[in-house]
Amino acid sequence: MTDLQKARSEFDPKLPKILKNQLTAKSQDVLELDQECAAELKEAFPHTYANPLLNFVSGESPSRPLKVGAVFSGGQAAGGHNVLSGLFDALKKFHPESQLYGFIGGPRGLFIDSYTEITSEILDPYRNQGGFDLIGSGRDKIEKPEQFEATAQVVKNLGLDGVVIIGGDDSNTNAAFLAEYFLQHNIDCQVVGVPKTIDGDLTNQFIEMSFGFDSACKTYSEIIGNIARDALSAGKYYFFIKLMGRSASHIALECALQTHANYTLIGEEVQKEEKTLQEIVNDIADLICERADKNKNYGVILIPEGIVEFIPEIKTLISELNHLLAEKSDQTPESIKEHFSSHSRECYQTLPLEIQAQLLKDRDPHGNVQVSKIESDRLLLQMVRTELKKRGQKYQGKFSAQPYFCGYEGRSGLPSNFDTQYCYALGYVAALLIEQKKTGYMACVTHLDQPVEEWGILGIPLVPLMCKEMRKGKMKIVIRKALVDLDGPVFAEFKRLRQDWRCQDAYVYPGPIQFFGDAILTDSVTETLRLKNRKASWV
Ligand code: FBP
Repeated sequence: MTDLQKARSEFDPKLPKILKNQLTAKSQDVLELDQECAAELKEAFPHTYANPLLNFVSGESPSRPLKVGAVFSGGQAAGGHNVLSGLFDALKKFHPESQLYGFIGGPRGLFIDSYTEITSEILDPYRNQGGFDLIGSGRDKIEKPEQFEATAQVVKNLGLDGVVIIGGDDSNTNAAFLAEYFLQHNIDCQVVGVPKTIDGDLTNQFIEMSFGFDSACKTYSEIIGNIARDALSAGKYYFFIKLMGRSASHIALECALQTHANYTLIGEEVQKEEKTLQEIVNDIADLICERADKNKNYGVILIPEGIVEFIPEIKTLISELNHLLAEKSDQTPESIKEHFSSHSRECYQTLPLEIQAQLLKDRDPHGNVQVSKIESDRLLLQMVRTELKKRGQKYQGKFSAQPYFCGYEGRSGLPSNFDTQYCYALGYVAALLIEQKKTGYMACVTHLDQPVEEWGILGIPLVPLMCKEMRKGKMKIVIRKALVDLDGPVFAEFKRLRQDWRCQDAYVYPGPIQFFGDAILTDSVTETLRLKNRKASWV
């Protein structure tokens, strides 16, 4: 371990005041189901659709030892190991003989019976560290009847009181189905989800932010700030920076607010304004011409990795492709393109060959296009270069550009103090829900822009978070993905400021995540959280 890692492992996460008490869950309102699929939700979740919202009040001390299994599902997000630490410490506090098991390699570990007991000797070196490597993660779903049966058998054999699924929207959807399955089959095991994903798209009126978003945005913003300073110093490159984050543009929006890059694309806005790929290219070329007129042949452009899914003609192409891949699963992706409509064929043919190949690549097990593999930074860079050449005399500048991908490095670094403490509290709440025999819930920590001591906690029923969305070419019941709210306070702030950032070089340089020292440096929250909560009713 490096000295920094050692110092981090000794860090003692603060706990919200409320979690220092003995607590009992208290039912609140039953939340409304999505109007468009309420009947289907009731049919699919007869035992859990009416689960009420839960808050917690002082109660009796728990007296029995609990056995709980935890699983990481999907992509890494900084802070995951602290969900395990919070769970472990809470379970041991409830009863010293409680046990925590970790399923290996993601949800697959549950149905293939692969697990390890997490003892304090095993866990301690992972406290406050990045990654998911203590037990690993995976993108498998528990979906086939035999996988549900196998999972049930594993749970019975181990005598588990609860399973905690630490995952994003699709993984928490899986948690809801597992909870329902256990109830239908009289298996006394609670299933609880924890909101994880750097993408920031697992939020709603209760979940203020998913864990990992804070650390990822701070990591990317440090890099973008450094790149901006290099651009400004050398004055010779445009940097086209693609940012991880799947469909939603939350990460790009947050990094724009943290660094004041010259131009940031927001997928949701592109969709609303129905901008074609060529219109986007024209916008960027206009910016470059404007800056060239001021003798500035450098700059920073941020591109959310999911941008292609919002450009109308590519969106139609992807949706056609998804349908065809689902319907004609016996055909190769190469032969599938023969079935394109004329409109999609035309769009496909205008794309560079590498992008064509990237679009045909396999979907992930949840049916999502693997947008991190689509080089939209290179696509835009090439098209902008062509557009500038076309402009001839109207463009007097010198265009030299570099693509850059801010991706995997944002998911597994040392978690920020925010994610360290948020995850620890989430683990505690998950343990509490299981101890209170609540199933089909997501652990929730609230008031996240306040000091940790003031954070609140809730249990959020999973079914009311669901709606119908397209997956693998079919409409499926899933937890709603939260896209950037174009009427919300975060986008409004970006819109207010972005004009100034185009030509002024108003870059800011956030520097690395700070772990020790002044609270102003160590305890900062993202602009997204700060602006959203400033508008929230409790402030
Ligand atoms: P989750 O939704 O599972 O948290 O995934 C986050 C993410 O990092 C996305 O931002 C990215 O598009 C994707 O995972 C990359 O997936 P993979 O790790 O399979 O390449």
